[in-house]
Amino acid sequence: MQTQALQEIAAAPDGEALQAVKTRYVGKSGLVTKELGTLGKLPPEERKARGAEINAVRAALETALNEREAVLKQAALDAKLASEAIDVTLPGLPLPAGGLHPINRVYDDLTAIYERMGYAVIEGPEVEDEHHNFEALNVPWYHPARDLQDTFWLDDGRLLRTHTSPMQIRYMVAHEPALKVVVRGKVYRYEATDATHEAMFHQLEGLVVGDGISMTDLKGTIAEMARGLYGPTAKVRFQPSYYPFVEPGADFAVWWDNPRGESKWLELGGCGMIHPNVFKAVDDLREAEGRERVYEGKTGFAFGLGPERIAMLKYGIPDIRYFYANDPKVIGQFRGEL
Ligand code: FA5
Repeated sequence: MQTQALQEIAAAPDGEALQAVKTRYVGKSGLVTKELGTLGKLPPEERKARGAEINAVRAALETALNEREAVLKQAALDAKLASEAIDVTLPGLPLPAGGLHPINRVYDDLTAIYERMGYAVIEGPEVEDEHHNFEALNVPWYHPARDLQDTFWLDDGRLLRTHTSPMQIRYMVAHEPALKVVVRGKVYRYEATDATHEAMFHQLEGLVVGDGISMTDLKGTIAEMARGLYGPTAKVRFQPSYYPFVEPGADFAVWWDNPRGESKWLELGGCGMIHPNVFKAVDDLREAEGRERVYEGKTGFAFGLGPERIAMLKYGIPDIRYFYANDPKVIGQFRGEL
């Protein structure tokens, strides 16, 4: 019986089967228990030996049962752990993430270039007054240049800035020369839109003021920006142009070595030497605020450019309106992944 029982114990596949074996042999009415119950019928001289024998069988079975139970429990635990195991080496599911808008990418490239050259980076109000947007920039109300930048007027007589140049005025009123600063932000023009013109777009404005600043410094600065954007062999081109707040004034272009096709001059923006009337308007504003007049006799340059042009060419975007149409197909191409 012992051999048979031990075999059954060893073969029990799980806790339930083991419990059944246990009941059958050592349970209340199990075979071993019953065997013990027969002791009383034996002659007294045989009883002790037989009792010891049965108890030994019982002890052996119980040991085997306990051992088997431990083995089965461990196996069950192992199986559970295996089934619940997380394989941390499996690649995760990608989460959709936001991304930087192409204009912000271009802005970040540009401001990094100017930060390396020691410029402060600022922003400014999009709602402006006429004085900062036009008059202080040497554009009186009767000046034809006002027509160059058609304006969104607000009911209270203020306006949406048509360029970032009013920040030249605000920065100079608040700071004394020497100074180097770039302004980033949105500007607005009341004009019909097409593939290269939007009613809302961005500008990067640069302003440098000090003693003896010359056109050479301006050209060197634009060339350094071009090298930062397009590498050490980048070329720049200056053509005379007119902006009331600079004299002389120029438009500048950067040679864009298109890796995907036709290379060309990229007309980026306008620039020039600060007009003395601008310095005078700044000093007037400073005086009105009780500050010292410090700009007379200073020299400086300014430039303003549209980052949309750079982004369109860099990322192959054929129409400026795609930037702000919130089309997921366009924006999705600039997504990151977490
Ligand atoms: C200006 O706005 C001057 N404030 C720039 C300046 C600053 C000149 C300092 C001298 C000294 P302009 O109107 O040309 O200039 O605009 C500058 C750039 O903004 C353009 O070269 C172009 O890149 C971009 N731009 C102008 N209008 C639009 C438009 N409707 N949509 C997209 N980009 C535009």
